[in-house]
Amino acid sequence: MSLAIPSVSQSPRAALGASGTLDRLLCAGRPVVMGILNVTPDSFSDGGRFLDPSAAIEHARRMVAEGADIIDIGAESTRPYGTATPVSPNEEARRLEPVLAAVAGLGVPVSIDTMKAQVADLALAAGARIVNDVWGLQRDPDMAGVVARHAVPVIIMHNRESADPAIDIMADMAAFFARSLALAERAGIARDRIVLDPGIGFGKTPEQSLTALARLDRLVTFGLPLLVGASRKRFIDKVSPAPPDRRLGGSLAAHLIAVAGGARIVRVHDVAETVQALRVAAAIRDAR
Ligand code: HH2
Repeated sequence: MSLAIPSVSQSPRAALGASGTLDRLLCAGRPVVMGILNVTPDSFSDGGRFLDPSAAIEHARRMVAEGADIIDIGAESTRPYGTATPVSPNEEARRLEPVLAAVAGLGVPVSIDTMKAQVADLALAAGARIVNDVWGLQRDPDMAGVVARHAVPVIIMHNRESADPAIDIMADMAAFFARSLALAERAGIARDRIVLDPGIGFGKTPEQSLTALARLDRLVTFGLPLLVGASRKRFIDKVSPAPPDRRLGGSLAAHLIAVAGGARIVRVHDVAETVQALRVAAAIRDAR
């Protein structure tokens, strides 16, 4: 496998077997758990821990054993709360190369967390089955075409260049998703391959992140599955001060409430604890 950066491939390569990936995940009748694998030096909570390929593969293996349904691999920090170091497509590819195929062989679908069409294209060619775009198809003009050509599911996340406490964040999100869905339709991305994500912590004040979590039902009206990634994020610190690696309690609370509010997928660092919390919550519900 070579991840040397090519230009976005022009030849259609429908990812055989990829269609249905989302259906299969969502039909389990329980929330889907996406485990986070950051092969970055600077991610906000675990930067540098999994830059070494063997540590990254081992961490992915552990998350799968703990119950992760998807592994989300990112090779560029989005650092919503600081200054991310921009990474070239070649550097992103270089970080992914020793890790991606091995993780794709662990038995659960891999999503590629990138805002670059070239990186998505080569990651899909190397075994990733889902695209996770934190700019909702709106940053790289080639992204929608890549997703359509590979016929894979895409996570469309809401984002903004900067937070504005004066705006109605739910209205902003609705307008953003309408733009993303128009781009998706124009590119020929099937609607049943789309997941929406409020982008907790991205271009939002901590209060707006709380609002997004509280009003998730407003997004349910799009009729698409929702993903929520609240893991270790800064809004937790605002409510109950703690550094990123001491925010497990807040993360669990947020994800349980998100699932109760309609989220079908949660994106988390702490897979075992999240799986346990979701199972216990479901068991209590079933005991009513
Ligand atoms: N959050 C982060 C990165 N990617 N993708 C989606 N769909 N939703 C999210 O909420 C989301 C995301 C930020 O978390 P993390 O990957 O841990 O940090 P960093 O971007 O610094 O690597």
